[in-house]
Amino acid sequence: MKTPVTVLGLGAMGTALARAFLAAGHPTTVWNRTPGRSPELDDLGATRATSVAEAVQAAPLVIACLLDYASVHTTLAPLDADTSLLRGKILVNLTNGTPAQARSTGEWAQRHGAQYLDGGIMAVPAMIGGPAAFVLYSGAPDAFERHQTTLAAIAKTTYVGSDPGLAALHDLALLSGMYGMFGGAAQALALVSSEKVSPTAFTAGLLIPWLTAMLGSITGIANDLEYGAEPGAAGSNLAMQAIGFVNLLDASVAQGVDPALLVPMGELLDRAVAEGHGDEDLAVTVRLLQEANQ
Ligand code: FVH
Repeated sequence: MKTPVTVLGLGAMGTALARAFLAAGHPTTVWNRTPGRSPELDDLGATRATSVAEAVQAAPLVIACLLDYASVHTTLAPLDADTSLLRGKILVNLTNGTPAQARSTGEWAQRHGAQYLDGGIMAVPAMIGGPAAFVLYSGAPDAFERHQTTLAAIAKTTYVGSDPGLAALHDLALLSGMYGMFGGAAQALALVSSEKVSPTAFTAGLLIPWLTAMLGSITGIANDLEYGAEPGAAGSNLAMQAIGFVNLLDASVAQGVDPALLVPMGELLDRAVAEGHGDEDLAVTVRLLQEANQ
């Protein structure tokens, strides 16, 4: 028999996870704060628990996928009354949160005698169970090894380390990259849409090919950070970029488009130049961002 699984939370993502476990043949128990959500799961063979305590008792592998860590702690709070309920279980928390939240939830699980895996889902619900989805995991290595095959029912698994905070760190870093891309795309589309330019033709014919071509530069930035800049290698020096960047701001304003998303990047470029890095490349901006915390 396949490993039984419990899913806490039947929002869009929790429902997709439960469906994928059921499709892969795992006996699946579900619980949701609002009872009766996602009724289609009943026809697919899910068992509904009427309490969190009943839900966690039903399976060795307990998956939480809730709105945020506050809702995770509210949901798990009833288990504080009987610390034996989670003993020997593996709690896999796929809720989006910070490294610090993941670490303290890991400590909470440990106090309850459970092993803890934190996870970051790199997919939208429709991708779950499909080839492009992956989930980042960190935390108890032996628990991951033991249940990797079961977890693979929802998405490819990528283990990033035994510190439970590492999955959230990687997740938030990837989302930062994604929101930077979406913010840039929103600015680009607002600009072209201020004239009679087709957004779809612009996107397919120009924006996506341009962004795709530029993706390679990120590897150059990472190499620079890890191995140091090659002397004289800056093909697009920051002094030149800072001057050109002003045109992005001015044109946005002139076209009636809010430049707010661009302003911080312009300030970062100006700061890099002011601090004497005008002849260097974009890796400098990463170092300046890191310095903000020192
Ligand atoms: N959906 C997505 O595209 C992204 C993809 C990447 C990963 N995220 C994260 O997954 C977590 C769950 O997201 P979701 O899409 O399932 O979210 P909702 O559809 O809004 O469902 C929220 C569930 O959380 C329950 N809930 C909310 N507050 C509480 C609470 N105080 N106590 C107990 N449960 C709570 C809610 O229950 P209900 O409203 O039906 O009673 C839903 O089950 C999330 O971290 C994403 O960032 C998704």
